[in-house]
Amino acid sequence: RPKLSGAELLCELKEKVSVSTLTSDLPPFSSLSWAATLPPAPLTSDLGPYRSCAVVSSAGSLRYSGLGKEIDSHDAVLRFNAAPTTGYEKDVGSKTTIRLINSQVMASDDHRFLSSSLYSSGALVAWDPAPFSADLTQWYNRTDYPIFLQYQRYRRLHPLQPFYILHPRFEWQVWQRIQDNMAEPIQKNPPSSGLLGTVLMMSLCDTVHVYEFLPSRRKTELCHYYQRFYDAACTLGAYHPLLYEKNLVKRMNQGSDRDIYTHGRVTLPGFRKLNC
Ligand code: NCC
Repeated sequence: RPKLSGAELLCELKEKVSVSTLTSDLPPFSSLSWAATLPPAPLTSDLGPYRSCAVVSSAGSLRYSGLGKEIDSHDAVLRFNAAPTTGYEKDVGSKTTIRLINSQVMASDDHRFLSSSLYSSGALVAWDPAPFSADLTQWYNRTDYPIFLQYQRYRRLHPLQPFYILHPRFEWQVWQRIQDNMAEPIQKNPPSSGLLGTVLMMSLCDTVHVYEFLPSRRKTELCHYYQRFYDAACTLGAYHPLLYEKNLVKRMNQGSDRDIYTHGRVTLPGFRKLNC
C-alpha cells in the first residue's frame, strides 16, 4: 500500500480509532456488583473538550528541560504511570489533569498505588495489555496484571476521584494503525502508554503538544526524569513497538523539526479540528 502523508495518517487515525472506556452496562461487567463503581458515562463524554493539551512523556530527556511553565500553561496535562511532579516542577510542571496508568503500576508493591498521594490529582485512566482479539470475558478472566482487583480496592479508598478503564479494543485499534503503516511486521504487543495517551488527548483537545516522546537534543539513556536508571530501551522500545510509534508520530507532527530538537515538542491537531 502507498505510504500515507501526515494528513492522511491523521484522518485514518481519527476514522479508525475511538477512545472507549468500560461502563457497567457491558457484559461481563453488567453482572458483577462491583462494576456499579465504574463511571456511568464514557470518558469522552465527561472530560474536555479542551483547547490546548500537553502530553508529558516520562523520558529522562525532560530533566533540565525547563519546560515546566510551558507545560502548565496548557488547559489540560496528561502524565503517565508513577511520574511525579513534586521536586521536578521546573522541568515537567505541576498540573495533572489526567494520569494514564498501566496495570503493572496498579499491581506492583513498589508503586504503592493504593496509598501514595501521587495518584490523587486529576482523573485516572487505567489499561491492561489485553490479548489481541480477545473478548471482554476472556480478558476479564486472564488479565496481564490484577487490574480489576486493584481498581475495586482503589475505588473503596477514593470513591470520589474519576477513574476510568480503557476498553482493550482501543489499544489494538491503535496498534493496527501502526502495523498498517509499516512495511514490516511489528511485535504483537500493545502500544506504549505514551502513544495511547497521545491518541486519547487528540480525542479531547483542539491541539496536543507532546513533550520528549520524540527526543530533543537532550536525548539521554537516562530512562525516566525521576529515576537514576539508565537503559536505552526506554526510549527505543523492547516490549512495546515504541520505535514504530515514534515513526508514526514524527510523520503526523505539524510542528517544526526545530521544535523537536530544542523542546522535544511535537504538535498534533485534535480530531475535532481535522477536516477529513
Ligand atoms: O516508562 P513509562 O512506560 O512509564 O513511560 C511513559 C511513556 O513515556 C514514553 N517514554 C518513556 C521513557 C523514555 N525514555 N522515552 C519515552 O518515550 C513512552 O511512550 C512511555 O509509554 C508504559 O508504556 O506504560 C511504560 O511503563 C513502564 C513501567 O511499567 C511503569 O513506568 C511503572 O514502573 C514500562 N517499564 C517496564 O515494564 C520495566 C515501560 O516499558 C513502558
